[in-house]
Amino acid sequence: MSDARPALDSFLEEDRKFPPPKEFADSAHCADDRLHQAADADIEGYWEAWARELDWFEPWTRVLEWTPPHAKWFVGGKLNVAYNCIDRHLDGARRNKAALIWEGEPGDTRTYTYWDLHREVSKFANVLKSLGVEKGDRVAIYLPMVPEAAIAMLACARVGAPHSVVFGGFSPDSLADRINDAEAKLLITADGGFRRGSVIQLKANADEAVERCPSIEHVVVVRRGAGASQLVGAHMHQGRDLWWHELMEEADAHCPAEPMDAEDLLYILYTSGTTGKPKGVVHSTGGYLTQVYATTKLVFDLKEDDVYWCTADVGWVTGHSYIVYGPLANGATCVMYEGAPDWPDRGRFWQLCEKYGVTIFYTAPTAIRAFMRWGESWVERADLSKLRLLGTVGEPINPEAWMWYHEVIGKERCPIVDTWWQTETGAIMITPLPGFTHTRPGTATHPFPGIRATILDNDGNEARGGYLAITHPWPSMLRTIWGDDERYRRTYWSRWEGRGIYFPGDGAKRDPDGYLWILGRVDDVLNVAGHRIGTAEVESALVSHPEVAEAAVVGKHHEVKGQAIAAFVTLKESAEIHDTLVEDLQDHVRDKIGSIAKPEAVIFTAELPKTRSGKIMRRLLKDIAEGRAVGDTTTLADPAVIHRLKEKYEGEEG
Ligand code: 7RM
Repeated sequence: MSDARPALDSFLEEDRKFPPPKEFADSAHCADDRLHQAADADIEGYWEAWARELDWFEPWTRVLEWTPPHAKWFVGGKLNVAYNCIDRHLDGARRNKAALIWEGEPGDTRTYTYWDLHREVSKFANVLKSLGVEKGDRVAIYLPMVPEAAIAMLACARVGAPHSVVFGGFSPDSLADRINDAEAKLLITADGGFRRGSVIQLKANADEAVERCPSIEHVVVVRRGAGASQLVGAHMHQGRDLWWHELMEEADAHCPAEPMDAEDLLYILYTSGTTGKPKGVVHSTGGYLTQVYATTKLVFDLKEDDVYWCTADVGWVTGHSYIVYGPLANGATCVMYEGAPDWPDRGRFWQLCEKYGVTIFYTAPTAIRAFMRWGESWVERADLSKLRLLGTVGEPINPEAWMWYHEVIGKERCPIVDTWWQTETGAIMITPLPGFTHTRPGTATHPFPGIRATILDNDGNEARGGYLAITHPWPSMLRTIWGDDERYRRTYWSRWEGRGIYFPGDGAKRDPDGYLWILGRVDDVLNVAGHRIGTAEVESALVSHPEVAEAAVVGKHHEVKGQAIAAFVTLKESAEIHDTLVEDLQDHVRDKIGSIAKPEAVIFTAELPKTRSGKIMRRLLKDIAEGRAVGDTTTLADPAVIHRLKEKYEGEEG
């Protein structure tokens, strides 16, 4: 296994196939290729049939309007996402069904039925209105994994105010950048959240951020700390800050859902790209909900009595689409957990599965590799007999981890869905259908019905190995990059100019049986523990340190995280090298971006390998960081640089 492409080596040998277990296929929503055929015959009619499973206030007049690279789906249709996720479940027995079963890290629990959710979301929607939030206004959400995160998102959707959720692990700077880019009017945060037994000071971070966010009028603060003395005493700014629970006491529980145009904005979510500035990915209403609804139902084979748990954080797209919108649009029961998988011990996830009778479990390969390392005994202590389906997302899963998941967690009884998709795609794109697809460890298998994906070479010809390409628009596709449509065109639609083909930034191969193997990013985007981080973001954080002249960041293979960050740093001539400089730089990056971006290795170097035109050759640095023989250096301005650097690195490592 090497670098970011764990699938590549195994690809050659991997010929194991796992047909769906008969009992599973017998009762699955989809156990044949009828949907693939329907979609192939009439892709618009196929998506239209899915859209009809939602509740619309007004029908659409056209399914798709495609003027590359801009698509409109369900043109003229009117609907509301919160209405579809809540109100439409209130007529029958689902009214009293658990929508959210939440557990905090310390062990406190709360359950919301659909009826409860309707009340809370309606009340908070009225709170938003009372604070001057109108249709189209942006609302920033910076919360731990508490039910209020989902309630706030749904309340925004109810009034038609696009939300921008910022992962609670991001720094004040990152939060401020995102608030300012979206010009959010309101920020929703908490006095803290729990992670590995300690408190994350979200409010303090929010205060620091808001100081440089002129657009913020109010900050609503959730009191997570009730009963936990460590949290009491968040400083409230008079006039600006308001407690969630106090606002809710006053709020009316009746709030009609705003009819939204199918193409109205549902949310903005920032994701890393190849420059230092994260992109505000824009998602719409009708197409997005249609595809998250359809994929949740089919990919997870969701049934009325399932207990579904997606372990992602709502701060990432997986949390948006597969904790909140997809499952709730399907009327599912969702488990939501606040904390770490190893707190208070390494069996926590499995205890949660047993306690709530989880039937569908969706997590990331990095988590699976951590569980593997922790050993089977933690798993064996829990009764996992209710599990019937497993899923993964976030990065390529190496076949070893896939087999462990299959055997140890799934007891060889549960199909595994390896789902490929992105923040930009909004919903699952390439995936097995668990009642139909014969799965194979390490591959996301085939496009979801209605998705057209293939592999192209640089010139746009079909190839066995090359770039993953999406050749037809899909309902949940991003509509643009917030405030930068030019970047939208350039980043995603210019690789095969003029052909209206989407370039996701991933490399891929097709095996002799036609399975798609996604091999990871081909651009300067890292995938650390399933989180996207741009090398340029980390580099710009490093060079903002007073002692640093230049920095080049690469990903190096990591057993559990998939990739870890290695930073090659050139110091200023005036810089004073001291014992704690490595730590200082690591802390600096953490403070600038957040812990997820902290470099694991910092290597000081007098010079960086550059081409004659001055481009840093990251490929060579990656070779060094991973201890490989250095590749082709012929385009280097000074080939000796790389050899000096390699000697130095090996000297330090050894
Ligand atoms: C959902 C999510 C997207 C990037 C994507 C890939 C990688 C995600 C898989 C995968 C191989 C998978 N959104 N990726 N899932 N690679 N197999 N099943 O992760 O925007 O944060 O990241 O993640 O490189 O481009 S994301």
